[in-house]
Amino acid sequence: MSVYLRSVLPQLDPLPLGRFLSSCCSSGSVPVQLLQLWVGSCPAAAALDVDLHRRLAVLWCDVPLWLQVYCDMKTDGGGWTVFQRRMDGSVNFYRPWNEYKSGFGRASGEYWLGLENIYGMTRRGNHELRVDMEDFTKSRAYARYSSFSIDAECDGYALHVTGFRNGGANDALAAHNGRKFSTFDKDQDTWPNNCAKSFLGAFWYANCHQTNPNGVYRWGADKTIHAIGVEWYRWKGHDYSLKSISFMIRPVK
Ligand SMILES: [Ca+2]
Repeated sequence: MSVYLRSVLPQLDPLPLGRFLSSCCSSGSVPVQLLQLWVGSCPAAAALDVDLHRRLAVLWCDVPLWLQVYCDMKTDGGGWTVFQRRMDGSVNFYRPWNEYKSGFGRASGEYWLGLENIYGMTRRGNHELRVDMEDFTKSRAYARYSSFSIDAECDGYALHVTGFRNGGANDALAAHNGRKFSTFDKDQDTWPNNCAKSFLGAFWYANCHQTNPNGVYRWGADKTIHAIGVEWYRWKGHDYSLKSISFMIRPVK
């Protein structure tokens, strides 16, 4: 593994190992905890001894820090780094800001990779986004975007997503483009009330949402409480909670 790192590192910009970003929007250094993602985001991980059976890639760095991500090596040529995944309701996604900043869950199941990690992965170069989803009748759809990035924490981790291509799910992210990320304890939405509290999730809420992927895991159609489920409004409406949804990104060549 160390041989791999030595062969890859010189191809990256000079990275001052051991230095952390001391504050938001500072420049000139990359935090060590992000380096492993720079070194080993999914396309590069394909060259590693990836456990394809479990579809897991363990990304190593030459510091005692590591991070697991789920790599989709099959869909549309593979090389996708999944940063959000819901599949069985096993993980509670109603969490505060610091949890969404750093990430939670497990790469083998449901998880959120963390806003700081997503920022680190997309702050340089162009990345595309694909959102895959499935309902409880085994119907599948996706939405694809040719450009995806988020701002730094000091700018609210604002979402930038353009270049929609329809995979049957229609576009539910356009309404969220340019919006800051909100959690129940950090309201950065454009609504007088608190979207995260009202819809029991965390997202780049506007006024409030057309998708709520980090909402409450419910089993399909449920109108008991409006629009709190794991939803993609433009496909299944506001009162249908999806069986699965995942957000994944890869560099654009
Ligand atoms: Ca608000």
